[in-house]
Amino acid sequence: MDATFVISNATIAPICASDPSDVIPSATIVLSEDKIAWLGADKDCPESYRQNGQHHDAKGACVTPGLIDCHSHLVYGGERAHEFAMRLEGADYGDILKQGGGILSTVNATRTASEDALYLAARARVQSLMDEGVTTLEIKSGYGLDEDTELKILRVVRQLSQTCPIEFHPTLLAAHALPPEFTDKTAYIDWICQTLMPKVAEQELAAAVDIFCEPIAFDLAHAEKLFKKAQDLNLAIKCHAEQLSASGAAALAARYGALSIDHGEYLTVDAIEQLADAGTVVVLLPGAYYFLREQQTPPVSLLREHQVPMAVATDSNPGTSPGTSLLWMMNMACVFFGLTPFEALAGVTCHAARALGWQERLGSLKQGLQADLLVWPTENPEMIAYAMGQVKPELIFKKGKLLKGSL
Ligand code: DI6
Ligand code: FE
Repeated sequence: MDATFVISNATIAPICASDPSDVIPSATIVLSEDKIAWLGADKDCPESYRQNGQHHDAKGACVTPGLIDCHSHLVYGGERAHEFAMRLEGADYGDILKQGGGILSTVNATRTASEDALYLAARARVQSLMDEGVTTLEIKSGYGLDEDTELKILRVVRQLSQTCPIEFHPTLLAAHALPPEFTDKTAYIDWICQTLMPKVAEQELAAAVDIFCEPIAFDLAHAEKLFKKAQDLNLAIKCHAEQLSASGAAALAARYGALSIDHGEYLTVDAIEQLADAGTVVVLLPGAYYFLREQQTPPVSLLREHQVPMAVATDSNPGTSPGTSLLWMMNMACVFFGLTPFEALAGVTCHAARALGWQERLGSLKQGLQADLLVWPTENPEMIAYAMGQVKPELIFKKGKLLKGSL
C-alpha cells in the first residue's frame, strides 16, 4: 500500500473507547487513499512508508480523529429570538409550544421556505461546524411535520451531502410535535408509520428514526409503535428521552436496541443498567441544558460507573440550542456536567461514531479505519475542550483528503 500522507513527530490521541486518554508521543500516522495505513511511534514506522506520499513534520502537534456532531436539527427556516426574549421574561418553553409557538413556529417558517433557501441557511451552519473540525454530521428532520416538508428537509440533507466534503447521517424526526392538521397524537403517529416512513425508507432519505418523548410531545405507546415500524423497515432507532421529565423512554429505546438516547437529564439507575446492557449511547446536549436554564444535570457519575458511552453534540436548533459550536459544547459538558476533557473528546469522536452506528469505520485513529483526522495547533489534547472554541484545527483530513490547511 502506498502512503499518500505521512504525518510524523506528532502527539497522537487515537481516542479508542477502551482508553480515550491514551496518547502516543513522538508518533507517526500514515494515510493511504481514504484509510489509515499505519500509526505508532516514529521510530517504528516501516521504512517503505518513508519513500512515498506527502510528508509533514507536526512538530509535536496533537492529532485526533475528525469530530462528529451526532445530534443536530440544523435544517430549518426562520429564527426564534422573540421567544428567547419571552423566556427570559419568565415564559415557559412547554407553554409556548402549547400556544402554537415554539417548534410549531419553526414548522411554519420551514414549510414556507424554498428548498434552496433552506439549503443556503443550513450550508452556512455546516460551514461553521466544518471550520471547527467536524467531519461527520447527523441532521434530523422534524420541522415539516407533513409529507412535503419532511421530505424537503431530508432532500436538503442529501444535497448537503452531495456538495459538502464531509459525511452526513440523516434522521427522520417527524414525531417531534403534533402538527396543526391533526388533533390526535396516535392518529399522527399512525400516519408517520403507515405513510411517511415507507416513503422515506424507499427513497433512502434517512438512516434512522427519532421521537421526542415528553409529556409535551409523545408518550411510550407512540414510541413503541414507531420503533416497531423502524425495525420492519430496517431503520436505526434514536430517541429524545428524559430531558424534561423521567418518562421511561430511555429504557424502552434500549429494549429496542436504540443506537442512542439523547439528553438523559432525568435518567434513573434502572434505565442506565438497561442502556449499558444494550450498548446504547447517551448523547449529552449541554447547549439545550444551558439555553433552557435546566436545573437537572444528567447523572454522569452513574453513567461512568456503568460504562455507558457518553457522546456530546450541539443539538443545533432554533428553539433550545441555536449555536453551531461543538467545541463550546465540549467545554460546557466539562463545566456543567463534570466530564473530563478527554471524556468530552471521546464524546465527539468514538462515542459519537457509536451513536450513529459507524464505530467500526470512524471515530478513532486505528489502522484500517477511515482517514478522518485533525492536526491541532497545540501539543495537549486537553486544550481542545479547555479553550472555549479558541483552538481550531490547522489541518483537516476527511477520507484521506486534505480539506483545510497545507503541508
Ligand atoms: N429537543 C430539543 O431540544 C429540540 N427538539 C427536541 O426534541 C428543540 C426543538 C425546538 O424547540 O425547536
Ligand atoms: Fe434535539
